[in-house]
Amino acid sequence: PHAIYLEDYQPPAWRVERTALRFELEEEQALVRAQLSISINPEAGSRQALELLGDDEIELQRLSIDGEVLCASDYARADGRLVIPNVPDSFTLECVTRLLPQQNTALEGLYKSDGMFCTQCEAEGFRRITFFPDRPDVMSVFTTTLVADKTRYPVLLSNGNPVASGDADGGRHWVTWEDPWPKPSYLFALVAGDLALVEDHYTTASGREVALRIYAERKDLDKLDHAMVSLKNAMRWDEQVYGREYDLDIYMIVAVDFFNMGAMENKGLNIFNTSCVLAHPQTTTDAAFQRVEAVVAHEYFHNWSGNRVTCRDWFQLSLKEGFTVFRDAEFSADMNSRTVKRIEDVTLLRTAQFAEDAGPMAHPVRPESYIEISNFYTLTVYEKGAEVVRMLHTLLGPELFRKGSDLYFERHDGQAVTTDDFVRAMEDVSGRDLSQFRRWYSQAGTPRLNVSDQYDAETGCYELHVSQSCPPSPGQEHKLPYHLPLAMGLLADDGTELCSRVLELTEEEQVFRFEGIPSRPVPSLLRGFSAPVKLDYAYTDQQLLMLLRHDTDGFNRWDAGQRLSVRLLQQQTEAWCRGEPMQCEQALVDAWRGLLRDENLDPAMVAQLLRLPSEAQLSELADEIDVIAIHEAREFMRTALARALESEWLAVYQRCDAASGTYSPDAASIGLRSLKNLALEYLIATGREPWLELARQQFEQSDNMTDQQAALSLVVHSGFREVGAELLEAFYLQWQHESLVMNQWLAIQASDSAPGALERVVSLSRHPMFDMRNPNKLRALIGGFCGQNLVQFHAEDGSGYTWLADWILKLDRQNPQVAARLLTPLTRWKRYEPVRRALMRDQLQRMMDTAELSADVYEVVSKSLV
Ligand code: DPP
Ligand code: ZN
Repeated sequence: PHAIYLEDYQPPAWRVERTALRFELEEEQALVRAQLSISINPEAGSRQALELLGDDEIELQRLSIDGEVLCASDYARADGRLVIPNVPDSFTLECVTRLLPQQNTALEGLYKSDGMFCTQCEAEGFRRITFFPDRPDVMSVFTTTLVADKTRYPVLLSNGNPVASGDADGGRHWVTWEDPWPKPSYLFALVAGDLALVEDHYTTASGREVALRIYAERKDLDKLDHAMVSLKNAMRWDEQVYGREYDLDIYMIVAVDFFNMGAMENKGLNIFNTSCVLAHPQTTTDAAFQRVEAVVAHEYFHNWSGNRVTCRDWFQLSLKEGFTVFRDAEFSADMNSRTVKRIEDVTLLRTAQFAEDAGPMAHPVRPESYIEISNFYTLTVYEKGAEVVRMLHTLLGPELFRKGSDLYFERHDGQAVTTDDFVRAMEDVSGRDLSQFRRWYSQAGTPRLNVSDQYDAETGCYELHVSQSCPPSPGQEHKLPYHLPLAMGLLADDGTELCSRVLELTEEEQVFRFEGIPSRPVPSLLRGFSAPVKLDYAYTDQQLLMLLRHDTDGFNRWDAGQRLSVRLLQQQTEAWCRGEPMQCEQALVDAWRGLLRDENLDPAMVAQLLRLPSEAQLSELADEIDVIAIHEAREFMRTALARALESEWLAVYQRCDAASGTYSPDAASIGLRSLKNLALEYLIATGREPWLELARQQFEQSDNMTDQQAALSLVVHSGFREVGAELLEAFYLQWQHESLVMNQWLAIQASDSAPGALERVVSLSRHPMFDMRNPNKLRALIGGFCGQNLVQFHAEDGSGYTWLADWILKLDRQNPQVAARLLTPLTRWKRYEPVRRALMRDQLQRMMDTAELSADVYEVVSKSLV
């Protein structure tokens, strides 16, 4: 496998104005006839041979140019390419390929999910279907005809609008779809199956009628309403907030069970992982309801940020993903609690993106090179990319930002462009020079801000001294300073806010002066997490407690509490390592008691405030990760806080329980349930029997999956092993016919850290509910064990590492994308203490020594070993 570099970009030598596809879908094979209207690209440098991309696996049955069949000597085929040296300036190429979708386990290109045909073409799946300039800057108008058995596949879908249909011989039928909008091949899609649908409609701001159709297997028909409501909300929101309207007569979503990603924004025909579209109160948790809302919106927003304006090349992936994640985050914030949404997003960023940015796969938001692009659908490109767009929003302010996005969409409609073009639109509307800001796209790593202050009581002058730095990352030894917004405020000791501002950092060191400050203030820094950085300031515990109580910025209230918890947990971790007794700070107990007793606070917010940072996040913050010490310290604190506040937890549990009516997935009800289940977690953590009974009751009597699953997982993860096993069995009997619920059943067991965990996951991997061809099952079981069960995955004998490596090697032959993704925990080997570090490295080396790794796994393993 070899690397591809951004600096080597060349415009396409050939254009494809029109693409007509005909699919004959059969039980053993699929025949694809592609007719491409090709002409020379006047913007390309020099004339070149025609080069089409096509996987070596596909069988080329016939190739012709303007009706003349080519023979083998007219073209060359190797390494995923088909080269035809002699072609006219403008011609029609026809090509017939034969595929085996039934045997496609990689789930890229055309494949079967359960009984239906579907496709996944981003990033480079179209070349597994036919020969094509499969790159996003070649945009073409597609017409697609599907032919299949009418009984087995009554529904035949593709992009755009249906324009003709009819019956064919042998019980078959056909439908032709035409998509008027030119699009890159990665947005092509088809679906054929026996699907049920819910239908609705939407009238756009300008009065256009759009049919909305969501398709799923018949058994899931009762789980589509939430997605439909979310879709309509997203359509309205994009009109109101970005002035963007939908542009076809039909918008379709199809739910499929076998899917590598969350969902895919194919033009007019989104294909979704069932986990991101199906929702029903009895089978779906609140978190999943919110995920459905966010992903439906995300894919819808891509219609403009991604489809109408797309990426020039895959190095620009964040152009559409960073922007679209920012858009969906703002949408979710408007639909739910803004502060809670921000807290959740920042937690993900700090836990997983910061770890990625500090590891061997660290890359800039706009990577400079890749071996396999699938490996770059990362938290850095998505989440950090969204933070970069958010910073532009903060620096320009909402009005100018909107002007900039209007200009961007207008200027580049129908084009394939770069992140630079996006920033340029923001520069043009604001008159600002954002050249330094562009470093966010080109430099990897998480910057660090060091803040100190000085106060002169005589003059009333307060100074903040801010310095910034960024650690080295692979291929980038030295970093230049970033341009970033530092939102902050100053508070008096009694919590009164003295001022609030957005400071702009551009230098390595800067001083900001505030006049007329009556007494030494407490700074509230990086409000709303205004930049994706780590910030150090020597807060005292007292100052953090004051901010936790009084900060006017909700995010920073939470963050003050987190800083304090992290600090206390780190102290206990160290105590545990030294063999000294651990202790729980009384001031923390008192602060939490105050929060628990205050009935005026928003329950959703209290639930966030009283959640201890996860083991994964504490690991990210450690200099050298000691998994056991972190686990022990956190368990100690959790138990101490549970026991010290037992009566408060019970009161809160009862208060929230009484206030929850029938299930509804609105923000207020979700907040009540999240606080109630947090209270139950602490009650269970006391280890006392009565609370086990309370959990059992909740498990048996709740009318919704959020409460039932919370009770299940709390009991299973507690010391009450027997009852845990009993509830698992009951849950299995109740839900064995619901595949998504069974994924949760797998994940809860995989993340159970009690001894014997590896034996349990090994036996689950042989359970009929597990299917190694289904990525959701793999993520539940393997991801659940290696990502959520840190103590057991990192067992000192290395057994967890060996198990994971065995799986990767097995999966790599089946589904390289998923294999490479599941490998992530091993890539972090350098962060651990020497014994585990060596064991993890051994497994990476074992994989490296294996012949014939996929490009996906090869890239991750080889870069990790450097
Ligand atoms: N389907 C993925 C997403 O929407 C890739 N485009 O983010
Ligand atoms: Zn996306």
